[in-house]
Amino acid sequence: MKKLADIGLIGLAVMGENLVLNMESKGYTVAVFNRTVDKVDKFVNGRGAGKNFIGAHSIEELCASLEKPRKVMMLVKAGKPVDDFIELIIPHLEKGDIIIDGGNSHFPDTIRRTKYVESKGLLYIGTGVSGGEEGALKGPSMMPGGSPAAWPAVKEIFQAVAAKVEDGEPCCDWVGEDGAGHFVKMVHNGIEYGDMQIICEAYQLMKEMLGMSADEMHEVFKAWNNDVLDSYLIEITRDILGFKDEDGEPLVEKILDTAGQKGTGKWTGVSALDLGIPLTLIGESVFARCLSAQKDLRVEASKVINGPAAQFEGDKAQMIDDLKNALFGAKIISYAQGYNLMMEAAKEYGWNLNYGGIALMWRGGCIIRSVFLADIKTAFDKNPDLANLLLDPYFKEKVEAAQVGWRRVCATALSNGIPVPALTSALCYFDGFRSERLPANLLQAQRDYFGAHTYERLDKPRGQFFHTNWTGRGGDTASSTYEV
Ligand code: NBP
Repeated sequence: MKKLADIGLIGLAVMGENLVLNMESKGYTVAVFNRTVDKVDKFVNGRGAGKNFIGAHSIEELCASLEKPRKVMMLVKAGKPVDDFIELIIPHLEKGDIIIDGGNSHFPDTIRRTKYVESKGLLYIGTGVSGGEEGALKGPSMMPGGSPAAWPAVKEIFQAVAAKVEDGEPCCDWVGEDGAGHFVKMVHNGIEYGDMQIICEAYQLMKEMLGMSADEMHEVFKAWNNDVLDSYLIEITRDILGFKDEDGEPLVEKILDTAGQKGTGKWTGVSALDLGIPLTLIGESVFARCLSAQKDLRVEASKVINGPAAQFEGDKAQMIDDLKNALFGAKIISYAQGYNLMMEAAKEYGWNLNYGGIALMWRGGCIIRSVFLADIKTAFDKNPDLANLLLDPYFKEKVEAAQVGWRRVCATALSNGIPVPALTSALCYFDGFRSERLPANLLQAQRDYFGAHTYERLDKPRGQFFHTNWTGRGGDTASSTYEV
């Protein structure tokens, strides 16, 4: 074993342990440390036994065991523990050494930490790591951002451990400055919320409207996974629906219907509101989890509030095909919206994002991996300045073709009283996006009526603002025309 390690890792929990085993399997020597220090020996003598690990019992020992430039990666609970560890690490590093945060940190924290660590003469990387436990061990998708000067020093290790797509390209490349990597990981997680929600909506429609059993749904997901929807989340849904509890009944039906969340979907929604981007599908997906969590109140409401009883008399096979189109159409919208959010963030935070490269990073190793991402990469390769995915000829054609069945699904679900917030909000976005004229003229008139907020006119140049004394009682003084 080498005397000095190629990289150090703090945080021997599920992600950290698996990622260092992955690094070691690629020929790297890794020094490891954990806050609860006895976990270090437990790991080195357990899963790490006989392998190239150096167990460190203090931060000082960890840093002293690293080759220069030293690379110290944290995979610890996001938030204060990351700031605390940065303070503990800094005194043991020297100019050019690199601190890496591989946890799910919120991007504004990564922007702040990059500045702070750089002010100490060191370099910083905040990297998204996706793929859960198995991804960390076998090849995650990694989305690094931070100090650009740090990338050449970690590129080889990161790309060696990352997932590879069919042509051998690693699902890891430099994303951009300061918080860009964590921002892209956050959007990835938001898209994950959206993909999961639309799948759940399809499941509820099949179960409650079409009266399908878990085994029948398992077969549908199996078929879908060999078609345009081919993806990790469709694949695991297929397996979940086929999984039986000890009594032979489908386990999924015994699980309490209240969804948890750890905040990254919410962050994506908040960021979209901050940046003024209509991220409707992901927003609805976060709210759907919130509504699911109000279980007691829903049970009470279900006893007293009536709606239509679900009954479907149409062509079941046609509806299943329509559902596939609904999922495909909504998925295109979700990515179009997510990419718009990244484009706006790039402008706001001064990042130079490579959109095709991001699709490539998501193609393997991560939870949202799917064949569909190859087409997104192609779209941005053809036109790096593509303003909206829906304007790409391939996606325009696909979404136009999907809409017939997608509309039937939404209309049927609504008339049967089955909630499909993500599928319908995506369709409304699609119709709004392709509308030359929206009713915001009336909205502007309302704003001007009650608050003298002014409006622009179709028959005058943009940028000229008008106020009307709508009632004859108001004055002619207009409000300022700033945007918030
Ligand atoms: P956890 O998020 O459960 O974090 C466990 C690690 O954080 C342990 O090393 C623990 O030390 C340390 N830690 C905690 Br908890 N509180 C601390 C504190 N106050 N000060 C210092 N250290 C503290 O582990 P994980 O699930 O492996 O995730 C690691 C990171 O990766 C997180 O940011 C997570 O969001 C992210 N992530 C997780 C997944 C996943 O699938 N689990 C996927 C992608 C990203 P201890 O041993 O002493 O308690």
